Amino acid sequence: MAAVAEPQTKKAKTEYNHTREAFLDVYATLRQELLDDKMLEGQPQEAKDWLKEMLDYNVPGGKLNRGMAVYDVLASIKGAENLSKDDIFKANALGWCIEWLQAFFLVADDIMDGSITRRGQPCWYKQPKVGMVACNDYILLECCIYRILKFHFGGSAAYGQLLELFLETTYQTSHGQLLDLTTAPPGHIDLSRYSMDAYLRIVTYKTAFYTFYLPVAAGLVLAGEARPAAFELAKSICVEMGQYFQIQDDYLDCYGDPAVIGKIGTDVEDAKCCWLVCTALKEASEEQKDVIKANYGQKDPAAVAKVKEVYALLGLASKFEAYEAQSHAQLSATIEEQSLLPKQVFTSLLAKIYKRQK
Ligand code: GPP
Ligand code: MG
Ligand code: MG
Ligand code: MG
Repeated sequence: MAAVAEPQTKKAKTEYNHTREAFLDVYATLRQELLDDKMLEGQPQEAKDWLKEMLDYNVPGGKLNRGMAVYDVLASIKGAENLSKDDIFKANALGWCIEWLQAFFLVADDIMDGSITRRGQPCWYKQPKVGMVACNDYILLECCIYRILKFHFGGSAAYGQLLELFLETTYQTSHGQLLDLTTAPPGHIDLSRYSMDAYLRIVTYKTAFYTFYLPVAAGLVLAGEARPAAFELAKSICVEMGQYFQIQDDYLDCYGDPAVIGKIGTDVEDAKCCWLVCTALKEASEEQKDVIKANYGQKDPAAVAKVKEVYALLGLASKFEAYEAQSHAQLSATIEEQSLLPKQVFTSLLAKIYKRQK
């Protein structure tokens, strides 16, 4: 009797493991396309070599949570088993556009914040051969987003919507950065500006939109979602999650291990309107406020230590732990209560950041 072939399962047809390695394979493809871009014909080899080195230094070395989330959102909505190779590639290409946007922001932010290290290596502008060439490099990083979008979505019905999403998110983020910088003008400490309201406005704009709403909205667009209410719901949950994420970032700036987070905190030196100082000022005695006022925003390590001593006396580390538990519970409840979108769209994001150490 002739052997009967095993029936092909759906899974075998589109088997795909959404690993960091699989995602990085797409980076290699996109980088090659950028280097082979017809628009760069006639550019000297050195310029292409610079671009390649600059991309490798700044784009793929992060946690990749934002970029990998686009596929997760799409798979949560459509079912991983229903995605074609092309769907998967497009989700990851769009994910990389978000990682390119993040690289652009970080190269620029590190110059503005006077930071020293990023992702365990010197900030790009700190490289002796780079310096302020980094200003042109962050423009190049931003431009790459729109080359990738054109290469892979240029002919699709979603092109306009995706362009608008990236442009609007960049505009929102730079307004957040504007507030972040102007609330901490060098040499003009005004403690009355460090309110929790001002803080939440800054972080919603500088972090939440690009870190959470952008990957979710990109996944929704790929899934063909057209209900405005679905985008509105996503925005409100993502803003809340983004506030939580930036509060973690501010906590880690002071209490994180630089060897783990890959960067050295500068929030006290830069007089940032961060969660720790806003929380401290709500609880501090007049004497403690005077210590903060006299020492906040100075590069001197002794001054920084005095501010952190007040933080310790106020028990800010355990206040953060309490905030983290409460924020996680509240977000989980909001996700549970809604029925417009699969809960996994949001729970997969939340699980990746809960109690993060980096
Ligand atoms: C995080 O702030 C926000 C950004 C990196 C957005 C920057 C926006 C621009 C338009 C340049 P942060 O300074 O706390 O981040 P980090 O701690 O990683 O330096
Ligand atoms: Mg900053
Ligand atoms: Mg910074
Ligand atoms: Mg920070």
